[in-house]
Amino acid sequence: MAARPEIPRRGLFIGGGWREPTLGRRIPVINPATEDTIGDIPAATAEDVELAVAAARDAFSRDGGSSWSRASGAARAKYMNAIAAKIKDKISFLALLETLDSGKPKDEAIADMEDVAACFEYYAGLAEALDAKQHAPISLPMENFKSYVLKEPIGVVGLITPWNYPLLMATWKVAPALAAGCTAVLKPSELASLTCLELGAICEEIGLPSGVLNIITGMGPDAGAPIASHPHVDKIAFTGSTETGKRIMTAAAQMVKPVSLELGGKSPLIIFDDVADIDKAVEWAMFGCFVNGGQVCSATSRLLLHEKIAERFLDRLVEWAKNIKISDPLEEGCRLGSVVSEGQYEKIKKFISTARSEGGTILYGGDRPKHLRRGFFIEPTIITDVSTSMQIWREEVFGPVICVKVFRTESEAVELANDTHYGLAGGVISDDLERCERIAKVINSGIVWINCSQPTLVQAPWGGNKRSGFGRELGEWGLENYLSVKQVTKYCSDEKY
Ligand code: TXE
Repeated sequence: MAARPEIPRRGLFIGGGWREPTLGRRIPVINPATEDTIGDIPAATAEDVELAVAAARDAFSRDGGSSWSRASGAARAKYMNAIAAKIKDKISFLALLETLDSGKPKDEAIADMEDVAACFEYYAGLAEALDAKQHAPISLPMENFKSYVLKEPIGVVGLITPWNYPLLMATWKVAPALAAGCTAVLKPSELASLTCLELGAICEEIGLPSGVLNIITGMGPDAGAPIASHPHVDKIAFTGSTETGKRIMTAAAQMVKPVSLELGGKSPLIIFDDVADIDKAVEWAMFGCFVNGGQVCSATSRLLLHEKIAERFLDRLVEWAKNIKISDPLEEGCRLGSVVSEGQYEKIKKFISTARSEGGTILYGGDRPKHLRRGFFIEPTIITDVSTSMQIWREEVFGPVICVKVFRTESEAVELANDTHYGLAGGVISDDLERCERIAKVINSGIVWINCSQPTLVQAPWGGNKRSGFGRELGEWGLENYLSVKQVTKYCSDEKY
């Protein structure tokens, strides 16, 4: 097993330096795999948010040519590439911290950190490319006017992020925001903030201009809500629960402040009977719902099986579930770690018992694994005999729990797939590619996977429909989230343009 690192004791990262929270409070950090307290993080309040927003405002528009918003994209890209390089240098340490804080398997944490570095590099590239996109002419039908477009950073942005991929979800927002020329106040989840605080240390080490990125840890209502309602925060980007998303949207509405929301999901994965390689399909179904302990907004947690293969498929699925290695996430070969917290553990257990009492059959799992006495572990859980009125069909569990329904026809499969208030992702597995493309068009979600589940590409747009939120992260769409478009029009009938 990997050695346990010292957990750095950090303050809040404001204006390029560290400070204790104004009220002096801290929140314990608990390793969910052992239930041990391993450190603490600052508990910020509105007073600290005030300081962070002031630092970000100053960095956005400070005089003397050193403002982040007026620097060229190429200049910003240099800092972002330096951040990516530092992340690569510290990859083992950061991954260990992420595992200790969140309970995710060590190998998954390493993959996350690789994605973090790649995301900073990708947006560094887009920052550079932004310089050449300025002054793009607009074609007009008249001679005496000329128009062009300036793409400008929106301003100071508030970035409120969750615990399931702590540093990666923060990076999906920080990297495009910085690339666009925005300055930011980041508020990670109180359940897993350690790696985000290390990002502050990295910014300090590479000499990121003070105030460009400020990191405030603390509870949602104390440290997150004041960011959402702050009059000098120009935009909010949020990933988290639908309930908190609604609160943030309500607060932002008072200031007519733009928001982008990436909320929960209850994504379907449809498997047809024409699949020749059933083991591969089972593998995708397992990965789609049990990666990161199922704590994935896009988890394909509703499995739709064609009646002709349902029995055979479920036999294999149970076989796979039995063979998953559940252990301390630092152990070699661990595939399922603990869930993030006691609260999340209790919530998942309650979902399972409600499913049972509503008539569902727990085909496999449903409990804490017998060989693990401590830590918030739950077996991979497969639930059948599910009806569309059951809670397990309708609500996001955010744990290693998959519910299964059988269908007979393609149109029934599509109807079941769309039978949800959410609309983040969906998948279809079939050897008939025409059918897959047909279904991709009619699934009401922001993302559709064909013959796979969960690949996440920094170049491709990410976000949902319906109650999964709006706005798109990643790719060029992610950058546009932080840019405002200005039309400049010049009257030039009497002069040469
Ligand atoms: O989420 P919250 P929680 C879902 C998942 C999970 C449930 C609850 O189903 O079981 O949400 O998780 C901050 N103003 N997802 O309670 O509350 C909070 O501090 C401003 C899906 O952790 O939404 C954290 O930084 N901010 C999701 C962030 O919001 C507030 C990932 C997310 O926390 C706030 C996580 C407030 N009033 C959970 N209250 C996904 N889409 O991936 C809280 N916060």
